Order: sequence, then C-alpha cells, then structure tokens
Amino acid sequence: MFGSRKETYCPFCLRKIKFSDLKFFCVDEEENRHEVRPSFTDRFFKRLPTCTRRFCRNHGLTVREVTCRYCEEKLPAQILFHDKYLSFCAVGVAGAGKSSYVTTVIHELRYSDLPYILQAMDTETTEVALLNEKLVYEARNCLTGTTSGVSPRPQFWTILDNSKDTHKIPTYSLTLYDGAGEDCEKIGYTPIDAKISRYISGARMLLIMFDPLILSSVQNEVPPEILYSSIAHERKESAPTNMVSMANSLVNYIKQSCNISPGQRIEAQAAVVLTKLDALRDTVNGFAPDSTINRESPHLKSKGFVDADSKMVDLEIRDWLIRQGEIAFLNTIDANFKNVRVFGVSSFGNPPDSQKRLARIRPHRVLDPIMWMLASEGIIPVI
Ligand SMILES: Nc1nc2c(ncn2[C@@H]2O[C@H](COP(=O)(O)OP(=O)(O)OP(=O)(O)O)[C@@H](O)[C@H]2O)c(=O)[nH]1
Ligand SMILES: [Mg+2]
Ligand SMILES: [Zn+2]
Ligand SMILES: [Zn+2]
Repeated sequence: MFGSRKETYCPFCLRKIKFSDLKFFCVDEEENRHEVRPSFTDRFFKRLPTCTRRFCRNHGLTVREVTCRYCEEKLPAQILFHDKYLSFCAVGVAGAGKSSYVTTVIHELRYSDLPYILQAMDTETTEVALLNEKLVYEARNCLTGTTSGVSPRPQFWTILDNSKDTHKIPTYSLTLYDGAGEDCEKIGYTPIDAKISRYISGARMLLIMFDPLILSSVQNEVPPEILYSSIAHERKESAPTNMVSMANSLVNYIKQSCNISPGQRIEAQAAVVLTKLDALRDTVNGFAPDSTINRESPHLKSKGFVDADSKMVDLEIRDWLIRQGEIAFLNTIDANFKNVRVFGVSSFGNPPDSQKRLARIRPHRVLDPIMWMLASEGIIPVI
C-alpha cells in the first residue's frame, strides 16, 4: 500500500509524488486505453483503482498502467508498493571510475552473500547492466567513457529484502544514475543539464568520486605503466580538472535547484569515494600496508554496518588527502553537506595491464558506501 508515512519519488523526473499525482489507465495499449479515476475509497486506502466503464473488456479489473502526472512517463505499477526509495547519483570528473564502480557494485549486490535480490524494473536497466557486466567480468576489458552531451537513463532496480522473517518481504526501489564526467564538470543551463541536475538534486545519496591519479603528487609516484593503464586515455584532451572547482560547481548546482540558501547545508548524504586504490598500493606516500583501508571490509561478514571501521577509513583517507594538499576540497564538502563520509575503493582490485585488459575482478570495499546508506535508512543495523 502507498503508505502515507513513506515518501515515493517518480524514478524518471525524481519529483516527490503522492497518490494523487498518479494517472491510471485501464489497459496498457495506447489506442484502447482510457483513464480511470480512483474512487473515494481507492484514495482513502491508496490502492489501485478498478475499471468501472460498462462495456470495457477490463471491467471490474485493476488498472494495468500507471503514469506520472508531471513527466507522463510510464511507471512500473509496483513503484507504489515499495517500502523505501533509495537513489544514488555518481558524480566526478571524467575518467574518475564511476561506470566501473557502478558495474562492480551491481555485480556485488547481485552475487554476494547478502540477503537481497536485485530485479531490474525495466528492460533498459537489464541491457545496460548486462552489457557492462559482460565487458568487465567476462571480456575483461575496461569500459569506455560514458557519452557526454546526452542524458543517460538511470538504472531502476527493485531490491527484495529477504533478511526479515516477516510475512511480507520489504522492497526498496533503487535508482542509480551514472552520468558522463564531462557533463558533471561544467553543469550549465541547457535542457540536458536541467535533467542531469534533477537527478543530482533528487538523489538521496551522492557518490562524489575522486580519482587519486589526477593529483600531481600521486602522478610522480605511481609507476608509469600503472598510471598509463589506469587513466582514461580518450579523455586526455579534456581540460585538466580539479576537485575543488568540481565540488564547488556541484554544490552551487544543488543549492540553486533545490532553493537552498548559501549558508545552509545540503541534506543529501555525501559519500566521497577515493577510487583506484589498487594503483596506490606500492607508493611510498600511500597507505600503510596494515592500515584499515587496506584490510578486507568487515560489513558483509558482520551483517551490518561497522561504524568504527568506516570512521577509521574516513580518518585515514582525510589524512592522506591533506598530505596531498587537498584540504580545500575537504573543506568545501564539509561546509556544504550535513552528512559526509569518506570511503576508498578499488573496483577491479588490480590495475589493468598495458593492453587495458583486466585480471580477475576482485573488488575492494565497493559496497561500503552502499552499506552506509542502507544503515542510515534503517535497512541494516549499525554495529
Ligand atoms: N587501476 C584502476 N583503474 C581503474 C579502476 N576503475 C577504473 N579505472 C580506470 O579508469 C578508467 C575510467 O573508468 P570509467 O569507469 O570509465 O570512468 P568514468 O568516471 O565512468 O568516466 P566518464 O564516463 O568518462 O565520466 C578505466 O578505463 C580504467 O582504466 C580501478 O579500480 N583501478
Ligand atoms: Mg562513465
Ligand atoms: Zn515523473
Ligand atoms: Zn476499462
């Protein structure tokens, strides 16, 4: 049931939607369909209406199609029945490793020992996820840059939560948006930017992906062959990017589109994710071999979110970023977001070889940010 306490969002336009913001159609064929208005009782119980048109072949049956009143997009009818609405938006400079990360996260969520079952809500999601999964896990190739200048469709997933021993399985709707870094770097006011910005400002959690290999202090230390294989070459021509200006434009964008005053902090959770950790493994200035960040993630095994571990990782990476001179970036993030946590991941586990071919994929700590969000939504316990 479309419970009144729960918030539901349209997964396409990301507007907060109420029962009265939905349009119901008797059947899902364009030419035969007619709108069905919910009765007083339907509205009271927030349930799908039934067709009452006299000679309609669907007379007496529940409506088959639901659309969003604002954007007219067809919504999966089950969107009504989700218990929670989760959304991620990955942002970061071009080549930061966003798409690789999203691909391994989905794979891990589907095949790890978690009590969750992931189901794609539409065929496009299945196609994108399968394509990237095949490229990385089977063909063992690096992904190519996400096309900029077009608004990529978000992925829509339903998570069935099998962990609770209840009669009804709780379900969560998960929207994942992975845009092109080039577009995130210079968000402006074109219609595409408007769409991208809606995803960004509507997201429950922002994944701010930070590529350590753009830092000159790191570039001087990482062996050239690893550096070569771990950066996106097709994007080499694009202007040198820096994290502070990217964080600034992101913050301005969210504040403007959500009408947040400059002095007010943004409510969305912000996970700052340092990517490509594997490339830093042998650097003198990197992380000590026995540091927490280099240890295996404890969350999955503990069946919850181990807060002490995550706080330690947060400290270690902050300390590392400060040593690299990135204090201005940290300050910008801390001053503008209410709820920030820093994470470190390696999507592949090892740098690609000189042909950009991947070894067996062994993701390191990729689910940590996701577990953080699940914990703050009350889905998994904090330990
Ligand atoms: N060593 C290492 N390299 C990585 C890792 N993840 C990504 N890379 C490298 O980074 C390149 C860019 O990764 P993508 O995932 O395409 O980056 P993106 O942020 O989606 O880039 P855009 O779509 O252009 O914005 C890949 O071709 C890899 O060479 C990782 O975990 N380790
Ligand atoms: Mg990409
Ligand atoms: Zn909509
Ligand atoms: Zn009808």
